[in-house]
Amino acid sequence: MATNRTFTMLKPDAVEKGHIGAILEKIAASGFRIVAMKLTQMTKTDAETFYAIHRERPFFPDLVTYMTRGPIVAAILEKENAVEDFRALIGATNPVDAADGTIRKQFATSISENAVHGSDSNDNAAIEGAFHFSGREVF
Ligand code: IDP
Ligand code: MG
Repeated sequence: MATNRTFTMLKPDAVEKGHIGAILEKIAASGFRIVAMKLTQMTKTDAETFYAIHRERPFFPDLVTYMTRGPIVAAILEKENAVEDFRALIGATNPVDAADGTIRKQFATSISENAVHGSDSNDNAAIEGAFHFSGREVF
């Protein structure tokens, strides 16, 4: 099976609460290899562009405020079946619906402040990774 890649962000709530280490440990223990990673902060324009698909949703302004309020950890992860397996590891968008053992079950506060992002397709993983990293930052 081909190895492939997904893109993740540890969101501002997870960073504020000091959960970077615990979440990265869970990611590594689940077999993902980090091929790019940095602490960074999204501007309003960054967040509006990254989440453009949700522009018309009622929660969009709150989402932009949340995602820009502090630093995030952005990373590209490699594993067989990376996109699907990482979505399984993070769990449902709403932590109330997230399965036991998932990152969102353990670390998310609410449907809006849900600790982590995971790409939803191979195409979006490539787009989102390129949004945050230049070629020489990816290994
Ligand atoms: P995902 O992160 O599980 O892929 P999406 O539907 O793509 O979920 O939504 C992107 C992000 O927008 C979510 O992770 C969450 O932070 C926020 N969000 C999604 N749905 C809601 C909602 O109904 N209320 C508030 N925030 C939401
Ligand atoms: Mg999504």
